[in-house]
Amino acid sequence: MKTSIIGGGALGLLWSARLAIAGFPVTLVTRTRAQASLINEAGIILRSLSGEERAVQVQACSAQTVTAGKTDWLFVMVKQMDLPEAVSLIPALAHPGTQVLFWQNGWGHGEVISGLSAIADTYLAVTTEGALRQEANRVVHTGDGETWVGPYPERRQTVPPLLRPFFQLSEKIAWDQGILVRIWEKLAVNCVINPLTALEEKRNGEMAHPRYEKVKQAIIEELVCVAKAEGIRLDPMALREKAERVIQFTARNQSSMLQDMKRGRKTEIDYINGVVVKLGAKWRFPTPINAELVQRIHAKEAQIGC
Ligand code: KPL
Repeated sequence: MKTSIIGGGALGLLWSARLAIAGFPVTLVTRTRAQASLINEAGIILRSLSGEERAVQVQACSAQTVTAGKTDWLFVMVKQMDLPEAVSLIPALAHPGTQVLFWQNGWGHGEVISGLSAIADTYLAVTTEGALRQEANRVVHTGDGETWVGPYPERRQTVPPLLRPFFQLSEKIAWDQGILVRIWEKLAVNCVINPLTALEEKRNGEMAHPRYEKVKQAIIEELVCVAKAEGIRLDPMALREKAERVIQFTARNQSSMLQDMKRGRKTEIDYINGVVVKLGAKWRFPTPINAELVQRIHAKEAQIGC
């Protein structure tokens, strides 16, 4: 199954290496020519959960010179704010049967994806795996997690035959027709972990400390109210447990928001806690805790000049 992955961040590197190891022809489309050249020369250096390190040969090209050709699977693994550029590459990569999986954190990309349904079969992927990009071609798999894939715009559909081999890669990859609920569940996990770890410059595991109990609870309660207004029913207790499980499984990980801050990159806060605040305003629900986190992250971004 010919696969292209747009995005050379932590998850893009991890999945490129994984698929190449599993024998799939993979092309990674990176933002810069420098990253593509490095990967073509030295491969992707992947450190697994057990600490074993290996160089994996993966073909790479830059977004300026996409040479991948038509692809059966297309994984869009860029951040929400980089989606317009990534989406502009899709016509060059997609044939009528291409299965396009969107792997963004947070929410806000629904409209963009809906607009593509005429040219490709589109899906949302939700993952709780942790990965850390250490260098442009070096990635550490820092946390085991689950991955869910489902059709979006939501439609009644079983696993499409072309995607079946993807689900055979791991027991931890599953199909879910109600993928929007998974998106909201993951949103809750990111609302809890990402801003707190980025503000305090701590690894995910430290969020298990009792001093974060109250704030974690408040973040989730606000999110559950907003989700209900949007027609998504979530159980606050189950969400708390899920967030704690992810904190535990990705304990060694630096959240993507902390990684962005450290690299001087703008964070995805507007698509994470910012979504709760925006929808809270729409439905007239107060969301003071999420609003405060958004404001503090923006202040920190301004401080470091991104
Ligand atoms: O999605 C993540 C992120 O960092 O953005 C988690 C699951 C919290 C792993 O770090």
